[in-house]
Amino acid sequence: MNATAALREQARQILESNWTGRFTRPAPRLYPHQWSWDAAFIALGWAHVDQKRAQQELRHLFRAQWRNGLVPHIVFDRRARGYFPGPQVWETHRCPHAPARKATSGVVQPPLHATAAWAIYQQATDRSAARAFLEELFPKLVAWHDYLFRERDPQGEGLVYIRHPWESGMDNAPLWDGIEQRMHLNPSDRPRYRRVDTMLVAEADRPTGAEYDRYVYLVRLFAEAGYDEARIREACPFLVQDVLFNTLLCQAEQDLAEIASVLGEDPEPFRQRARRVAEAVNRCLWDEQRALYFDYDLGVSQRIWVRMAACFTPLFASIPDGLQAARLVSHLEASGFFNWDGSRYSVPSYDPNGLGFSPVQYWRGPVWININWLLIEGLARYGYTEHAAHLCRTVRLLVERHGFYEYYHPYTGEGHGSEQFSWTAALVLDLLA
Ligand code: 2M8
Repeated sequence: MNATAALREQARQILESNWTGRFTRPAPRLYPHQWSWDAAFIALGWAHVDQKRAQQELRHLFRAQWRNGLVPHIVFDRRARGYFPGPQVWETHRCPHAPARKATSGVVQPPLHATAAWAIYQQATDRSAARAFLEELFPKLVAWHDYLFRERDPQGEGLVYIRHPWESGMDNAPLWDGIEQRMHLNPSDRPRYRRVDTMLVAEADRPTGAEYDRYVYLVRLFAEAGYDEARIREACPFLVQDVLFNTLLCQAEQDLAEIASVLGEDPEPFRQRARRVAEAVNRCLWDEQRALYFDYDLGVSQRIWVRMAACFTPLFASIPDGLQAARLVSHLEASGFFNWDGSRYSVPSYDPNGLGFSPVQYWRGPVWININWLLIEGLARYGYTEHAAHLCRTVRLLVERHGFYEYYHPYTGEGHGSEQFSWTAALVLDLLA
């Protein structure tokens, strides 16, 4: 077996060992339930080695979809223990839309699912099974996107908002520092709870106690509002139009249009929505002077001037024009995000020169393979094949030298967070295919 085949086999084995028989855990102990955007990344990996499991991954997630279309960020596995916050904190039974027989969270994650479903179909060896799968998933994907546009873009601007840091997928990113500082919790507002994550991985790799207080405070606010989106909108101190979330929605709409075409449905409404999101991302989130996309804080009607690797991801959904893309790529090279010489592993999740950068603390600096994957795809789309190949080599070096970790120290390459991490394995399978 050559080195590439051996690496792919290792990756496949990680997915196999995290497979529960119904879905794939993101990690063996730290994340014992199913997560929404993990499921999409994981399905992209399974698609290369086991079409049935790829399909099953998304089917399992969408079986827990709420009646209003919301796809929860966690589907709890009743057999698994040891994760905080569990169903009793979420209390989703307070919402008439939540499924009665499934325990879920009540927030969402970036909508990569139509993209994963379309990739499964394109790679399928059993085309008729893949078509049946698309037929089954199509109305659910439509309901999911409809929910986002209806409930998260009430002004019809073309951009949807997130209402919890967990919805971004980048929980403790410096993006949220300003909002979290504004959320003064009185001692009586401070929730009482016990974390499990810091017992499983190094405490220094995880969000702080103050961050968790705010995460849990927001969850309680949602539960007490009965998950009524209009009430939440009124009361929630965290409402953000996020670059990465809207980018993935834009691409997902493009992929939903492809799925519609295969099924003989009209693709045009989805194409139109994709164009509307792309226009809004360029109109509201692009900064001409800094040549970068920035999040927008609806709470104070201001840009969030924080440079994350995610700010470059609109490349993934073909949102920038050629000139904007060229400026983004120069920015990537001129900043501390991308380097050719190998003195550092590209691309750290957060600006290495930014305030509060940490090479080990979760979404405040370490290299994440999913963000690299989005950038690789995006760079290749615009013809920056050398840049894309360089990032592919980096991903390969990281897993070969250090294993399949949740995230990596950008200077030493050392793995942090959980080992045997599913989306790292899945995306390596995709990149080495
Ligand atoms: C991390 O988030 C969860 C909460 O959703 C956690 O820390 O407990 C994030 O990295 C998120 O993006 C990811 O989906 C999840 C599972 O891998 O873990």
